[in-house]
Order: sequence, then structure tokens, then C-alpha cells
Amino acid sequence: MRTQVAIIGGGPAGMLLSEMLHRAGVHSVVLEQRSRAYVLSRIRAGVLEQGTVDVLRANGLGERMDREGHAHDGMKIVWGSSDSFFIDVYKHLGKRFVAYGQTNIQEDLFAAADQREATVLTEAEDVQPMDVTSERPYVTFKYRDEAIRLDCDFIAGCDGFHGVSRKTIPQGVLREFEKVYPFGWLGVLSETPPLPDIVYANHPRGFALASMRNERLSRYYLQVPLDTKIEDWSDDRFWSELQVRFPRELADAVITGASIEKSIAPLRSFVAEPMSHGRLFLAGDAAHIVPPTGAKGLNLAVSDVFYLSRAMAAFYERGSTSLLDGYSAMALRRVWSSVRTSWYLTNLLHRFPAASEFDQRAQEYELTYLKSSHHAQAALAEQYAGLPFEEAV
Ligand code: RFL
Ligand code: PHB
Repeated sequence: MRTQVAIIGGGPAGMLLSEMLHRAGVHSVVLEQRSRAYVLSRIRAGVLEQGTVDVLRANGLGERMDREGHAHDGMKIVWGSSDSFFIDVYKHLGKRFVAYGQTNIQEDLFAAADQREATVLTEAEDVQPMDVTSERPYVTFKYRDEAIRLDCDFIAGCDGFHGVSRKTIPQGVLREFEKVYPFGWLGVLSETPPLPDIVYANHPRGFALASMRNERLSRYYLQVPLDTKIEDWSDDRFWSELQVRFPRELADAVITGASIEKSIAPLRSFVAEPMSHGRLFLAGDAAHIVPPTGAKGLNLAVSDVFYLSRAMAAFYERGSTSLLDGYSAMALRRVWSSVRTSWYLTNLLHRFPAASEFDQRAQEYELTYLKSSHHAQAALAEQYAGLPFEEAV
């Protein structure tokens, strides 16, 4: 088999890259190790930055998002019994967010791929990028018991944190930066009307978050210890713990109901540098992970793909390699900005098991400062909104 770009991983990064390359007249093949049903069953992100929304719209993926997504202006932070402030991203930056599930984006991407009869091979096994530093890289894999070699000009590693692509970059070239947090998030999806705003709560019993997918679908999270077992968390236990962690009037406004999904995710910050090696280019979670506190992971996958598809399009249109050469440095500027913001919000909003009384007081006074300072709120709004995409130079 031969293609121009072999894309490993059919998550949001891989499928969006395939769509954007197609629109630039570049052919790709997507190799995904899981089934489509499995990929669609993963409940993950929900909050899209304006830049992400713009990219999706510009690539024909906005129709259902604009119909079913829920636009909002910012997020609320609450702590203590009643302290709170609203980070008004719209007021400070004129940008809005859209709550629209990653599952829906993934469905929209598969639908668009089907329409253009894209080659998306699911349940591809033993996928392996080969000869990435040569002019003629290729990918080997097994598909329906047949061993296949896919020759290509470039390989895009969009295979998430546990994928194979990053691992082919040799030690000594790759630098990894990592921080693991001593807790996880227990998430519940329920068919109940959400609270009107996204609310992040810092409470002595731990962090809690209220979010949404649409007017009839809510998403809530609780900070839990890493050894938490899902079986120990009945719906009743989840709702009563959530209500304890929110101030009274918000707790009373939470409409509870049966969960339709419940899962636990560990929290981690991770960045791999550089994001390219020879003709292999990493995008999305394959290159970096953020704790979900800033709602940045999917948005970073989209900005990586925006830069990478533009760089590949420039190569095929004009034979220019300068954007490909600069891809890693450009993508990493935005990555580190969001990595830092997610780390900051994680520290601000969670209860760390080993925190000293000093740490606790410092955290409380950081919240007090944020509440009192217009400038601090403007700075946080700018970071939460995500940096604008850089122009091609
Ligand atoms: P994905 O989604 O992990 O997709 C990678 C794909 O690659 C496949 N794969 C392979 N295929 C072939 N061969 C191999 N060897 C392969 N190894 C892996 C996998 O099966 C998979 O299909 O990475 P991608 O595309 O980079 O997308 C990243 C996002 O999924 C991720 O950043 C977000 O979900 C993070 N995230 C959030 N991001 C946001 O922007 N806003 C949010 O509100 C938000 N909330 C969240 C989140 C992530 C969470 N969890 C569970 C980690 C909330 C949670 C709870
Ligand atoms: C979500 O809706 O799933 C969500 C919202 C905000 C976050 C993380 C996840 O910070």
C-alpha cells in the first residue's frame, strides 16, 4: 500500500488530521488499533476553546456542534462555604467556549470520513513506524490476519499517550517532562439538566466539577484517591459527595439521576520534546498529557493538527519544508502554555494529601487574590481561553 501521510491513531487528532489533509488535497491512511465502537465509547473531553471551534467549523465539522453544543462565556470557581468568582473569558477576550462532547466530535469525524470514502483501517494490529529518519519511511501492521506494509512520505503519530510512535524516537533525542498527581477524577455522565455554568470547587474533602454536554446531559467529577474502586461508588454516594463539596445554593440546584457512564482517570502532566523526528511527527496526547483541570487536552490536539496539516500542505503545494522543520517548536509553545495553566489550576483547586498548613494557607490566599483582582482574573481568562494560533512564517 502507498499513501502520502500514514496516520497512526484514529482518535480526534488522527481523524481531524486526515480530514484537514484531505481538504488540502493530501492523501492519508488512518490506522487505528481499536474498533470504531470502542473509540466512540470513550467519554472524555467536553469543553472546546474558540480556536478549536473555529478549526472545526472551517473544516465542515461545525453543523451539529453549532446545533447541539452549549456556548458559554467562562467558568466559575467556588470555595469555602460561599466564596466564588466568575472567570469571564468573553468579557476579557471576546471569546466563548462551546460544551460539546469529544464523543460527538469523533462521530462527526467518522461521518465526514465515510462521506469522502477515506481509508480508515480499524482493528489494525502491531502497527510499527519504520525508517522514520529516511526519505522513505513506512509503517508495518497486521490487518485481518494479513501483514501489510504502508509506504508513505510522512508518518503522523496520533496514537495517544500509550501509543507506539513516541517510543520510536531514540533515547538521547527524546526528552520527557513529567509530573504525576496523587489523586484521580471520578467522572459521571447523567441524563439530567446541568447547572448553567461550569463550576470548579475547592473543598476540604477534595475538588469537584460541574460541567455539561447539552441541556439534557450533565458531566460531573470528584477528586478521589488513586486506589479508588468504581464499585464502591454507587450513584447515591456520588451525588451526596458532590453536594457536600459544593456551596449550599449550588448543591441544591444539582439535579441528580441515574448515571449512564462512570469512570476514573489519573491526573498527569507530560511533555515529550521534540515533537518530530525525521519524517515522524507527533500530535495530541502522543506528545503531551495535561491534567483535565484546564480542559486543554483535546484543544491541544486540535492546535497541533492545525499546525501539522498546514505544514504538510505547504510541503505538497510549494515543496517548502520550513513549516515542517518549525512544527515542533511552534506546537510546543502552545503546549507549554496549556501545560502550565493546567498544572496551575490543578494546584489551585485540589486538596493534596501531603499539603502542609503553609501550602493550604497559600492556596486559600491565591483564591482570595484571584477573587479581588481584575488583573489576575484577566490573566487567568487569557490562559484558560488558550493562546491564539500562530501565523505561518
Ligand atoms: P486519543 O484520544 O487517546 O486517541 C489516540 C488513538 O490512537 C489509538 N492507538 C493506536 N492505534 C494504532 N496503533 C497503536 N499502537 C495505537 N495506540 C493507540 C487509540 O486507540 C486511540 O483511538 O488521543 P488524541 O487523538 O491525541 O486526542 C486527545 C484527547 O483524547 C484528550 O487530550 C482529551 O480527551 C483530554 N481531556 C479533555 N480535553 C479537553 O480539551 N477538554 C476537556 O474537557 C477534557 N476532559 C479529558 C477530559 C481526558 C479525560 N481522560 C479520561 C483522560 C476528561 C477526562 C476524564
Ligand atoms: C468536561 O466537561 O468533561 C470537563 C470540563 C472541564 C474540565 C474538564 C472536563 O476542566
